[in-house]
Amino acid sequence: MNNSFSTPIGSSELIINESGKIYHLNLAPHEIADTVITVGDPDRVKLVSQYFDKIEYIAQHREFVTHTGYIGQKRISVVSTGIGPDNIDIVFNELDALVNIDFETRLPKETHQSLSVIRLGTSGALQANIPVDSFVVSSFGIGLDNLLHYYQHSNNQEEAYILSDFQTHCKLINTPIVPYIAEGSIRLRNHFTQGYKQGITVTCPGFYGPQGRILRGAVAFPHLIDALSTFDSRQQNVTNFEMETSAIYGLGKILGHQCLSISTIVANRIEKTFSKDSGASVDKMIRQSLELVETL
Ligand code: R1P
Ligand code: URA
Repeated sequence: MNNSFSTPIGSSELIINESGKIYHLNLAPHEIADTVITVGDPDRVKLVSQYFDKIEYIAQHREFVTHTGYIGQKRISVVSTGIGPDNIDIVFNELDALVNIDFETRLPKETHQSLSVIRLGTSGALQANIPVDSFVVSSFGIGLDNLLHYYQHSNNQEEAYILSDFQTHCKLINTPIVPYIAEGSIRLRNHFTQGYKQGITVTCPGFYGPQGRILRGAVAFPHLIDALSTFDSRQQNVTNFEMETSAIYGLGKILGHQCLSISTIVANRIEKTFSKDSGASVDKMIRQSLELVETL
């Protein structure tokens, strides 16, 4: 983390509008809680905040909708990110700026504030024994997108070990896909155990070709699904793939936040099944997870 700036961050880099709100999220620092739930779908924000006892702030700009409120004494924000790692770059940098940069001086604050960020998303399973409508907690995110390559980052020993095994097993050496890896918060993973399977989540920069779905365009890596579903390293396999987790875990580590990604399995790519009522399953994930968020 670079907290050593002595000159104010310029107006083209940290964009604050006339109302004192950060550009994309349209939020002022006091409007965000230090426990943040992220969802991909803007319409899912209200499905989470319907369980709040009180809503304090509502904001929207583009696909970024935020509701901040309380469950009991716990202050929580729910923010929609839209789809994909590129949106996570915007949401994470702006969430971090809201708590760790002084908007008056435009300087990083002396004391770092760590957010707890929990993604409540949907996902496709890559193991036959992970049925649709079940819930997965991501231990690690392996990114097949390229977001983290734009930031200086390093891996701990376990991340480096799994990543090296992954590149070899999936034959992703000297190809245009350069995977990266980041681990989720161990504290949060230990809090969300009962009712969740845990495993490695692979994050893709697209829903079709990057996830091996062939409609009309032929894919360049036809072996990918098979390679992902047969991978294991350090007694962990790839449980699922989706489109945000590696970026959340990677930027969370770089910016010093505790992050967890939870997914409702809506498709099983091995069994070729799709949930008959994904709305009900997502609602169950929200209720079950909010109970645990409240006791964090
Ligand atoms: C694709 O349909 C979207 O669904 C998943 C993927 O990560 C991607 O964002 O998550 P959400 O349901 O949270 O958006
Ligand atoms: N989201 C994804 O990204 N992939 C799936 O298969 C299901 C949900």
